[in-house]
Amino acid sequence: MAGKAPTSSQDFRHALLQHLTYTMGKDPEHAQFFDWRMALSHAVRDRIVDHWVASTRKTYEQDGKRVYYLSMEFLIGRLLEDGIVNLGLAEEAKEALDSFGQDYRTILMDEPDAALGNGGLGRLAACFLDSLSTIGCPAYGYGIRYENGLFKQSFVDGRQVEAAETWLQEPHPWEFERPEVRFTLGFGGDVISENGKTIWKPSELIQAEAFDTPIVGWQGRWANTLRLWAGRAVDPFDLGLFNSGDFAAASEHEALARSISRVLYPEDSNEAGKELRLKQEYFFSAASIRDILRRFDSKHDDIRLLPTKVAIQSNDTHPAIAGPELLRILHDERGLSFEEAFDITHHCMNYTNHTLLPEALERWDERLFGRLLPRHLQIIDRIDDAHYKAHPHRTLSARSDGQVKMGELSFMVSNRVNGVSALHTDLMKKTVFKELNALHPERIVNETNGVTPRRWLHSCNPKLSSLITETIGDEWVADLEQLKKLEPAIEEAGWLERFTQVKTDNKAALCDYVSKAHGINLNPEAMFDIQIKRMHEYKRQHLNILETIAHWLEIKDNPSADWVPRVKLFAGKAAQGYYFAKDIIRLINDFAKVANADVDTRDVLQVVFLPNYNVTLAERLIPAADLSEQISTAGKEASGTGNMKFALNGALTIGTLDGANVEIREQVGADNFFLFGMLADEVMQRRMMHDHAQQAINADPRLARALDALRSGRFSPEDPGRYTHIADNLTWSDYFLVCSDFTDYWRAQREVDQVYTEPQKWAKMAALNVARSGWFSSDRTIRGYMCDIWEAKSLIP
Ligand code: B1N
Repeated sequence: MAGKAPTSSQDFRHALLQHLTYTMGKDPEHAQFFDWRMALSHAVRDRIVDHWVASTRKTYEQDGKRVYYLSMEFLIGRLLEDGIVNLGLAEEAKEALDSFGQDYRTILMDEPDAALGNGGLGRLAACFLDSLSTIGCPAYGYGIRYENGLFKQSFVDGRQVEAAETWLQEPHPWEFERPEVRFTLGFGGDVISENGKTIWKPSELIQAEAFDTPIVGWQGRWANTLRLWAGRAVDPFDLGLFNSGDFAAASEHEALARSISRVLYPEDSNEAGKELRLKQEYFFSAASIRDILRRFDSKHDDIRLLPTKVAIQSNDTHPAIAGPELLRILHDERGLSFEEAFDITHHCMNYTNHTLLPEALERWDERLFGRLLPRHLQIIDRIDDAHYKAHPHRTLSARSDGQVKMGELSFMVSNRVNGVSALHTDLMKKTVFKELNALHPERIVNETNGVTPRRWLHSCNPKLSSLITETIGDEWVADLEQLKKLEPAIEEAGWLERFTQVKTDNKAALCDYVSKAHGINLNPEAMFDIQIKRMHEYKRQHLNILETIAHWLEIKDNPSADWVPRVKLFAGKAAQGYYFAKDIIRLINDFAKVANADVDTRDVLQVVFLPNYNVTLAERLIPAADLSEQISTAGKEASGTGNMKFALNGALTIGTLDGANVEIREQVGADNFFLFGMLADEVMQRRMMHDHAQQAINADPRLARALDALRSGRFSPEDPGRYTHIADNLTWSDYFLVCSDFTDYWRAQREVDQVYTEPQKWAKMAALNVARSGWFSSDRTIRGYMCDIWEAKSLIP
């Protein structure tokens, strides 16, 4: 390929110096840390751009089908290391920096996370971008360029405190502003009829401006584009108002327009029923549809070919309005019949469902919806009517009880609808989409989630990666199923010792980080037991802490017994308004304070809640984990992806048969997985029992004692009643069945302790988890989407 690649370390040194001087305007003598990072980023970016331009050119030349992944969230994290690793520039970059007396690792870690997402849904979108580029599928990610990503979390007296996240405050080297790519979008107004045509006359206009980030795949063979939209005023500045002295009003339009891309809604698996959120959804969906049509129109004049050139994936229902918007343009603006417009739309659109939690299924009040998007509401009614005519079952409607139901709407509009794990897909068919599935049995397909092995093994766990590469070669990075070849090696003399040494080293590195960042000294000899994810009752961090409290009470009964030492680590954010989840955080912090200060127990039990969980912290924690906690109430976690990252990095899972845990257990083998808890259908039955919690408490004195400890105020002596409501909730309601699963969870934890006392056995189980996790590569997932949903092809020869 022409341009800047390949690169020697001499070239690279030169490039670094050039950027330091001419991009940053600094003399190396006076350059700060930040300047070096920016210079390095620009040197890497130049090399990415060569691949990017070549890929984009090829995409236009071949004019095959393009994939458009629409997502409210892209949790991409740091990009510098990704770029370096994917281009194979790590050695060159390191040597070049060394020669200037700069530390490579420290500079990489200095980059702020791009936190444009809440959790699994946003991180999945980021893994998909990496896989699409690695595979060479021509694709665009479309989303919102939030000025403030997910809030920063800190603790004050154990309580979560939120602060604004400001990743764009310093220059962001990865994006290219495209002032020429702007679309004007409307809200509100009226729908009128003129010469038999329906015309929407919005009352409020706003512009969407594009910002592009190149996403380079493994070994730079392909690079796609992530295009994020920012809100801009059509008429940014009113000179008349300014001259009359009203300076604030003069810029009001601009401020209002910008507010649309200002913040990421900090909700995960919880509906955010806010007007601004609906505006955000329409804003980026409509801008993306216009961009897709503009690109199509530049090469074709027969719009009926659209489905052969365009596959659109709606990441959950947040971009669902893209369907009615495309239909509206085809029908109202381009004059196709409604039926033909629907047919084309239907053959372009697909929808991924990520949750069955009723509170997370988007529904909009029809008055709000009709006020902002009056024409779309009419179109949705026509879609609904057409569906009703074909299948007269009113219960299926996308409109009922004064609400617009985005899940049903997405189903009706989409060609394919997919779940994110086998169990979740099965439950979609049996519950939320039961009737619709009966009418369209071919529509729902399963695409079990995956994670990118580049970030989640190769980069985050260099020691394990080296051991793997020494053992089986390096093809596993782009073909993760090759990890299977490790299995015979596990039996060879000395291999398991090396494998164990890697884990020991990773744990030491984590201890070092936690000590430097938080002044806490963890016991590196202990088992590292980790639960990291958003805080939610269905994820049951409270089951974990309750079992920990029960265990601690037993240790206190008999401190000199032979306890298996554990470090319990937690991290995760709670939505600002989710008070119960915030109280669970506080309880864990309050208990940690008591337990970690207790001379009887602190050598065998430490509890730490690390603040501000993000992608970078996950990259530090996962390689150091011995035990992965995946303990959601069965039927509630659609898939999970953290579960896959842990197994891939050699942690054993303690988990329920929920989401992708089911498939993890199938892959790694039941003997290498600590299973506990009720199954999804048992959960449904158990919930019918009015006194399920009390029965469980009466049957298990350990559980009763832990709940009593909460009520006694032992962990919050300054405010003894602080946790009574948690104990009461678990005793009298316990929707997520913490009490009913407690006893079996306890049993599984003791089994974990037992196996941990046999290091050989543990190491072998952990190594088998690594060897058998290849199926969880997001490359496999994306190939599934390409084949079953998009009918798209790789352009890498
Ligand atoms: O999507 C992930 C899954 O692995 C997780 O199991 C699932 O919980 C997660 C509203 C969501 N489902 N729904 C959301 C996110 C933001 C929001 O505003 C809902 N996130 C998931 C990837 O499939």
